[in-house]
Amino acid sequence: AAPHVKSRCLEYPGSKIQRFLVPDDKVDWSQNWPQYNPVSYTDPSVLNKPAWADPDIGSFSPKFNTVDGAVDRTSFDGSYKIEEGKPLNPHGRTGVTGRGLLGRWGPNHAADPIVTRWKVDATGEKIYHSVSKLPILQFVSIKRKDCGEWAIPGGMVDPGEQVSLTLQREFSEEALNTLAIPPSERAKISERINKLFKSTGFQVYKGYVDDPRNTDNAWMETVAVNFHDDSGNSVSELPLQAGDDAGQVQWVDVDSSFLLYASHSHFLELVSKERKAHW
Ligand code: RP5
Ligand code: MG
Ligand code: MG
Repeated sequence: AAPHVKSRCLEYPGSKIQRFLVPDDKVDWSQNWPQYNPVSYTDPSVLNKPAWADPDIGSFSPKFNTVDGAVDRTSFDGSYKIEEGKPLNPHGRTGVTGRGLLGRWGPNHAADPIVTRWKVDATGEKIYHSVSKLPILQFVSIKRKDCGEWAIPGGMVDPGEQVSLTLQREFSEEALNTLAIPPSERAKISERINKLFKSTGFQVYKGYVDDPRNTDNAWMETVAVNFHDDSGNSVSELPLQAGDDAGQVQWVDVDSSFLLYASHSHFLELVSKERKAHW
């Protein structure tokens, strides 16, 4: 696989911290590199000991490479190494040690719901791309508040939570703003959402995410699942409203030229191939 790129972004997100520069050929831990001198950084929001974060290593020794109480510390990449009590990023050097903005040492598990429909004209006919001659998919995209980049409305798997629930919960919170809907109106909307998410989604990807928040000791992993509204009459009719960590939400044409957060573009490429859609 190609070496991670966003995990080496010069400036660490939400900070003025500059990562130690790691050239492509030094990403892999197997490359001996005595000059490697990464910056140590853990964001104050993590050091403040919120419920979603681990304590610092020393006072705390989590059980790595296993399900540790309710926290899943296994990696989709197989067994990761522990060095001086700290887990090593299975995709190599990032130029930063510590946890940065991530709460967990080692893998931080997320889920990404990719909700799609066909792009149609006023009469309901599919629209084909002029170059590829393939029908165009649209997906529900959110603009992240933290960095302003467009992304899939994904989020972290809570301890002990089923991934199927995370997918539905994060989509509801970020793209439908259900946290702000009065309980009296919630039932109608929940019915539609339940229906879409009960249909077996297509598992698009499961593994490491090249996320700008990754460090040498903490990284993102995800399960990305596609829920497709083929007839365009289930979720397509729901009023989108940005909520929680989403600043905006809208249906976006699936196309290789649209830039997305982390490795989300790769997930959409896989969806478009599966659905024989334009990319
Ligand atoms: C990405 O971060 C994942 O693919 C997922 O979309 C997201 C989860 O983090 P938050 O949205 O909770 O910040 O790596
Ligand atoms: Mg969220
Ligand atoms: Mg999110």
